[in-house]
Amino acid sequence: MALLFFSREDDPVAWKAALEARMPGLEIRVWPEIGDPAEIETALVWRPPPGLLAGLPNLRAIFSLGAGIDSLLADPTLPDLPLCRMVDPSLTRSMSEFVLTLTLFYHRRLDLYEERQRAGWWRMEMPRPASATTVGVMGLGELGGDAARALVARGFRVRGWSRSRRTVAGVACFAGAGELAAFLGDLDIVICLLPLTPETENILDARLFAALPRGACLVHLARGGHLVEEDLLEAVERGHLRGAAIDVFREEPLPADHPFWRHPRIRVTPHTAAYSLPETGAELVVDNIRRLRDGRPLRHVVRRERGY
Ligand code: NDP
Ligand code: OXD
Repeated sequence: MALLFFSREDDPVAWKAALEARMPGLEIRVWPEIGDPAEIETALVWRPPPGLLAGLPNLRAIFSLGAGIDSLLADPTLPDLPLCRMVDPSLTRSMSEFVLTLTLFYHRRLDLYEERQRAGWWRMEMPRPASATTVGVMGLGELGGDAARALVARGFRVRGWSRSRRTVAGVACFAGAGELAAFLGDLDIVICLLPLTPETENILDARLFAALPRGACLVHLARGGHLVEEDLLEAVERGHLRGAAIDVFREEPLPADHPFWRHPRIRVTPHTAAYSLPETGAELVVDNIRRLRDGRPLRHVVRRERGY
């Protein structure tokens, strides 16, 4: 029985080599060379076309190449099988690196100096210590939890918000919709690392922006469906938000005529915040294949009723 690999972004050669090195004899079929669909036992996928997995009659488990599985759950034909998401040290490390990069960018006011450079204006603002900047992380799971710890280690004042109450050393933790306004109330920078679910869709909207202090910055690294784009434009143009760094969009690639591309206070990156190295990501996949074959519980199984 074979593993099917599907991704339009990840390198199949590198993943195949990493999987085979850890599980000699594992047969890997890279889409579209899938052979007999009845021979596929597991699938390792990133954003497969709807219906692809439903066409595999003997599939036993689905492994996501990404941490976020919203696009898989959006496929109405998705088979009712264990669905495991990617939890991987390289993914977590790269996300925390990106969170720190953008937090430091706004904290050290590089956005302001970019504007002043365009105007040819030499003027320095006295920098403030990290302890004078309050950063809030929405989502305290694998990625948000690590990012929050990294921010604490850099000396920032850190707040975190999750669905159930979490404890993260050095982080003031808030939980649930009832504590969202209190979480947002004194943030200088808010980082979104939530999964996209029916509860979190459109959460970054005018109401949430209004609950932030004037001059706050948004760093959005989760999913395009969280953000109401017109509300962001309005909040930035009116000066309520100082700026926003956006890595994920409703439509990817971001269309050439999208207003975010040329907005001086909105930074666009091409869904690049975090990535899994095949060398580390393959460990989880191989471990889960062994567990599946031995009848042991799989790791990082998505709870479909919660949507993440
Ligand atoms: P996890 O499932 O580990 O963590 C999710 C966190 O969000 C948890 O703390 C959870 O709360 C919280 N949460 C979920 N629903 C709600 C809600 N309704 N209200 C408040 N909090 C909520 O996910 P990861 O940390 O692994 O990944 C997070 C997301 O990051 C992914 O789903 C994906 O969208 C995005 N991502 C983006 C990448 C990029 O390159 N831009 C790369 C990888 C991921 P609780 O703790 O109570 O369960
Ligand atoms: C992910 C992503 O979910 O890259 O892993 O967005």
